[in-house]
Amino acid sequence: PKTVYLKDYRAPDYLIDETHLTFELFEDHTLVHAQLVMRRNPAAGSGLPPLVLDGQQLELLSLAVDDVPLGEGDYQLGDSHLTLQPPRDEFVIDSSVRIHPESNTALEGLYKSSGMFCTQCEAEGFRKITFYLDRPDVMSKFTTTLSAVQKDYPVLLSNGNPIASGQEEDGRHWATWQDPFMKPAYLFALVAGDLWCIEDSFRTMSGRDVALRIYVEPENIGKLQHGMDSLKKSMKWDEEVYGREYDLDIFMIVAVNDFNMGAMENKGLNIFNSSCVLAHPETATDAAHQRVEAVVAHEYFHNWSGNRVTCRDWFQLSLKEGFTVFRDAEFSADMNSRTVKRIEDVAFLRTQQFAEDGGPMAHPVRPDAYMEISNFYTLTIYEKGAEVLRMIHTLLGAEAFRQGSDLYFDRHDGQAVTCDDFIKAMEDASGVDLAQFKRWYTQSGTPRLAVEEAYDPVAHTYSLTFRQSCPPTPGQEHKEPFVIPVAMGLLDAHGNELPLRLAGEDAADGTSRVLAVSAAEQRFTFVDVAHKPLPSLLRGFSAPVKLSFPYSRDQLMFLMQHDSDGFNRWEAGQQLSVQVLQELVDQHQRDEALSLDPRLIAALRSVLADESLDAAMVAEMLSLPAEAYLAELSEVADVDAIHAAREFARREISRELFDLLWARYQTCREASRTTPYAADAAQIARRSLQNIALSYLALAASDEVVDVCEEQFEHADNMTERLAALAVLVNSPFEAEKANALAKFADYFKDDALVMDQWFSVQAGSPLPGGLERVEALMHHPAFTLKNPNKVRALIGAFANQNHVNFHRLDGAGYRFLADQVIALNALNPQIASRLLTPLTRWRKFDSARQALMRGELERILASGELSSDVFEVVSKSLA
Ligand code: BAL
Ligand code: ZN
Repeated sequence: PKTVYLKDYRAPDYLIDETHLTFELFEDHTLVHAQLVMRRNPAAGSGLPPLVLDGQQLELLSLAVDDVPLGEGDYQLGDSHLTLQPPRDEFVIDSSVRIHPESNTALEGLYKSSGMFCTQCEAEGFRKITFYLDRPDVMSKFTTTLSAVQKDYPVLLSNGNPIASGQEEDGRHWATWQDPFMKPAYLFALVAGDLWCIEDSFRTMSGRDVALRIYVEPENIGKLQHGMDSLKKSMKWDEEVYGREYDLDIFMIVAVNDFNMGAMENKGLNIFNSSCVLAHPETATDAAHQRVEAVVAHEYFHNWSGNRVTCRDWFQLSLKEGFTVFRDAEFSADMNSRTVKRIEDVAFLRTQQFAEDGGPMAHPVRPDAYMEISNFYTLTIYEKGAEVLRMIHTLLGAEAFRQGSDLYFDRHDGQAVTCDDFIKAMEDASGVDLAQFKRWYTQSGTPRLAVEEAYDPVAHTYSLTFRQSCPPTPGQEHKEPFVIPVAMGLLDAHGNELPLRLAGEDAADGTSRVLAVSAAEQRFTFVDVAHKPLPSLLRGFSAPVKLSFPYSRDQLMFLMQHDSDGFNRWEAGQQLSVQVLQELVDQHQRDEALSLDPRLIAALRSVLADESLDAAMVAEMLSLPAEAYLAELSEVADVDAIHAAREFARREISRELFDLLWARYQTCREASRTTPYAADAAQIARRSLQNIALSYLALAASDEVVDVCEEQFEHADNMTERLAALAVLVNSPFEAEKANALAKFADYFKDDALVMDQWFSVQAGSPLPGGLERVEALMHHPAFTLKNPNKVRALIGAFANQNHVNFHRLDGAGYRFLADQVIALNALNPQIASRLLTPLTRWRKFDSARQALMRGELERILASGELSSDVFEVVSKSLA
């Protein structure tokens, strides 16, 4: 595959003003007729260069220009392009092609899922539907007619508004949809199926009524209310917080079982992975409810940040994704606990995105080059991109940020633009120069920020010196300093916040402020500091950096109790846990008896005993850093030592705090028993505390704990409690109870694919010995299929990403298994194959024996035959 470079971007030679599509859907093929009303792009130069249309896996049936049929000598047809000579500046192309959605397992373009037709066109799927200029800077008005057998496909949908429909004599029917907004082909969608829907409406800020519909297969009609509520909340929030109003008369969501991504923001017709829209208390956990709320919001918010203003080219992907993730994170923070949302997001970013930034696929938020754009729907583009937006918000303040976003939407409505255009709007609205800040878009890698303090007891000054650096990443040896906003405060010996006055300032300005660190080394000196304070740094994780400050464990315990910033209270606990766990790892590596610092127990005891603390925060504080995070922090990740250390700490916490955990568990469970389920913040908090308490209690492996586990498993009225009890049993030594619970669960939920995904994941993630053999056996379960991405993620993905001790077993069998699945999936679904590879790409993190085994598997994949561009890019870059 060839590499595409940002520096080679050229405006399109031709534009497509109108796109008229007709789909004739049949069981063994589909006919697509496209009429493209085209013209020379005046911005691209003079003359009439050849027209090069994108098209892959299309059987060309007919082609005409301005109604004149073309013969074979009139055009050139290759594997991925159709080239012809336009006759004049303005012309009309008519093409007919045959495609095969019924055998499309890559789930890109038009395909069938559970008997329905649906599409996924981002990024480059439209070229598998018809010959087109499949690039985001070619925007067109679409009219789409689709026809199919009415009894099998009673619902026919596409983008925009329905304008006509009718029946044919042979049992077929048709519908025509017109989208009045210009859009690139990646936002095209169609759906045909036997679907039911729930309906609601939303009155917009200007008083227009918008019809809202969520479509699903009939058996899932009872699982849509939460998605609909989430949609209405999102529409309202976007009006209130960003002033953005919905623009069509109808907004539709369709749930699809086989989907590579979470969901897709097609104009007016969002298509969702069913896992991101279906939710019912009995079948979906609290986390799943929150994910539905967040993804519905994300896709809805794209209507402005992505659709009305789109990307000029795919290097600008974070323009829409980073911005939209930032928007959905703020929405979720407003709907739920802001602090808990931030904790969850930061834990995910630091574990997963930091690992990506330190690995062979590291790339800037705006990449310079790619082989396969599907490989760039990454944590860096999404999550780090959102952090970059958050930093702009922090540096400019909420008001100026909003003015900047208003200007961006006004200035670029209907256009395909770049990250630079976004920054320019922010600069123009705020007057802040973001030239240096833009390095966040062009430099990859996670910056380090080392902080040193100095107190002068005579002058009463306290200074903080920041030294930033960023390790080399592929293609980028040397980095220039970033602008790093450091939100901070200073605490006195009683835990009070000190007024903050920097040298040179007339007066103190608040007790929490943002220091903009922009040089490689930079000192900030505070005056009027009577006693040496304790700094609280990077509050709310104000920048995606690895900050280090030499806190003692006692200081961390103090911050855990006194920091006014909730996020930093949790962060102090995490840092304390990391220090203590790293000490245990060292002990394990030296073959010493493990001994846990009692201060960690003391800190958790006071958290657990404090009934005034938000239960969600207690649950977060009780959660030890994940093995994957500890691995990320290590120079060389010792998988076995990390697992042993963490498990030892968990058992010690269970033993020392058993009575407190038991009491809190009982109170929470009693409340669950006596209150009907609601997915609200207070109940979600209570259930997280209850479930983490249960997971600690279970380590005692006593009969009384097994009894409460079974009680919760049997009698819970919701999936959050039932699944947590199942997970505890699965990870316990109680073989009979475990087998019984797994069998009962599978029997009861065997027809619910999403619940069975959870059943697979719970088992795939169990660190007990024999994990690989269990997963291999589950691959033969009737509910498993490699053709469904959710199943692949639930079983193989969960095993390789979450079950470190089993995946990284020293004989390399875990690696071999994963490589086998990647090779099988390469032929079926390249995007999923490539994504599944991620754990093998991290080989440099491990000891030399494991490194060799992992490399060996990557080499085996490379030699396994014809590789998709998706898999080839990741494997070849990982081995480079
Ligand atoms: N645009 C791809 C799916 C999403 O990020 O919303
Ligand atoms: Zn998105």
